[in-house]
Amino acid sequence: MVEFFQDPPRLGNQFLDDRVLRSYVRRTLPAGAFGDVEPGLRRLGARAATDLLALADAAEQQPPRHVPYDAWGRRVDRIETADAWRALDRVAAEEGIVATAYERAAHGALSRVHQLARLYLYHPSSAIYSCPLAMTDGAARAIERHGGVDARLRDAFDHLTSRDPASFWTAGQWMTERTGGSDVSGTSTVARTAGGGNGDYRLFGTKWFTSATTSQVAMTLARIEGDSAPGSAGLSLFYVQLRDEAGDLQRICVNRLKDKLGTRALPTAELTLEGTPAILVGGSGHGVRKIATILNITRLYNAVCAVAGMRRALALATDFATRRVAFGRPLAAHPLHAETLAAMAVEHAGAFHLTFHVGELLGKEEVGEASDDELLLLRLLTPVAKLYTGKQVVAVTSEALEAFGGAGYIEDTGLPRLLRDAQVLSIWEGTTNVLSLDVLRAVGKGDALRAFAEAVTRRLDALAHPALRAAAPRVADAGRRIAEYAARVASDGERQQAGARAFAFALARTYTAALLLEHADWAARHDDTAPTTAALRWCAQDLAPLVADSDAEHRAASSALLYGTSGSEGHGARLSAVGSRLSGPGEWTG
Ligand code: MFK
Repeated sequence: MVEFFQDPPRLGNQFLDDRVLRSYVRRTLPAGAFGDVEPGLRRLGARAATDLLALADAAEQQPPRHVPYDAWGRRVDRIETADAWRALDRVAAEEGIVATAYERAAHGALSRVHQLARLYLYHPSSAIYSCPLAMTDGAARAIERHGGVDARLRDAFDHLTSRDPASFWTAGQWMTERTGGSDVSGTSTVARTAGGGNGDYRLFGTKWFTSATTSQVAMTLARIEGDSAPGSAGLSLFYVQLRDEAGDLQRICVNRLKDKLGTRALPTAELTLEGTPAILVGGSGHGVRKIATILNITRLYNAVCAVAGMRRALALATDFATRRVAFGRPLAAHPLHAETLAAMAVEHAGAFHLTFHVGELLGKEEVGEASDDELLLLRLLTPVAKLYTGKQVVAVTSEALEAFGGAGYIEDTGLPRLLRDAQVLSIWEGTTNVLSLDVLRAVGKGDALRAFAEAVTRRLDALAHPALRAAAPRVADAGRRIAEYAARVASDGERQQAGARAFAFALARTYTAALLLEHADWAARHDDTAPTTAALRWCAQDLAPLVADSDAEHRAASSALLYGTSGSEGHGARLSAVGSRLSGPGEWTG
């Protein structure tokens, strides 16, 4: 009897095999720029399937370890990481995964697009080293915008954007405290002036989630002692150098490392700051407004990582479908299996175009070339892209695991990790609901919905290909329904909130439809019809799954469904008591 062993899935060059990425960069970059960057993308695509992948696997095999004391009882708080984890840092520097965005001389605004394409190739073979890089990029941009003339901050900027592994630094971003990850207004870290008038402070407090704890520097929020401004307006932004010249932590106690569902190679710690030296960034107060510069970059990284995670899951599942035979033919030849993979491919293509479009807008903003409407769109679409892709990557990777049958559930195939690492993306840097509320904030502050409608209409009006033009009315109709819905709920804050997630999804799907049609129109002129199929499939779904008026009343009653009627007894009453404690003075005693 001949024993049977299944061929495992194989990864090819992750640039050359990715039709969506290749077609997008060919359209977006002018010929000269494309010629400049293509060889580097090709090389990184090869590394993502070979040496980088091996480093990521090795880093996952050796998770970080916290060593609180040395052999003689001295508190040292060492965090030991794998050799491979440190090698991923070196590769990140050499490959310019952050630096490319700041090397604007050659490609201007498109440097950001180029950089995001590199991140997209790097992330799925990085054991989530992309997380420290996200915060590094955010910190660099925050220093560029708010750092002023402080030479120490300018020096940090040079390290954060360096391509030299010996001088490259990464940054953490410490925002979450025990009081909250979403509502940071309750930040209890206190900053006491160190005197000298140089913006030097000392920080005291506990930070509950600090990823990239092995980074050289961090950006964090604290309330300057005596600042009486309420809520988040009284918070200020600080820069921290974690270690002194001798390499010892500067009055930072590592309480413990987090035991996480995924992202296991990445050290995430709870820290206590016991007088840690810090530099005020951008003057006192309005720290949330300043840290939003970082957040908007890390949120875009989050979206790129989600799209890249979808792509990796899809690459493995589509390859496997050609190797695995069942019921007499390869899985790929079974119509239902092929249809399942195609649905994943459409979701990936849509998420890709939405996310990279936000990257284009960010690139323009960074070089001062964004129009007023593009700034409105950047503010609106950043949370939209983050929340939409963060949710979809979980669905797509879950489907990919299923495409492997039982093997998808077995650890040493490496597949379950895809799903575990996807789940963090709808949580990290703002949950789906928090970002849906951020979308309302962006809509409420200006003329964003008009800019949105005009950007969609402009793309639809420009379509030439008959099949794509035929899909335009569906997209236009979704745009109309979004505008009508927004007008209807504008004066009812509770109803707006209850429908905010569906509203954000409607914005994501409708805008993405316009982007996919636009790209397909270009591709069709260049003899590539695959994007037409993806765009038409995308447009066939419900583009604006908004909460119907007839359902609004039921949504408003959600609390009663969960906790019973809000009488004077039971959970309903306890909820109102917590609410009044949070919103008013005095202690809750119930
Ligand atoms: C990868 C591996 C990770 C490992 C595991 C990690 C697990 C997860 C760990 C975490 O804890 S992640 C959680 C991280 N936390 C967040 O992402 C914060 C989520 N919360 C929000 O985003 C809230 O919306 C926010 C904190 C911003 C609300 O704060 P406020 O103070 O109630 O906001 P407010 O008053 O609306 O805005 C203050 C200012 O900031 C305003 O400007 P002005 O002062 O000029 O009026 C806003 O316009 C501005 N602002 C707020 N959000 C902005 C923004 N500006 C631009 N973009 C934004 N997104």
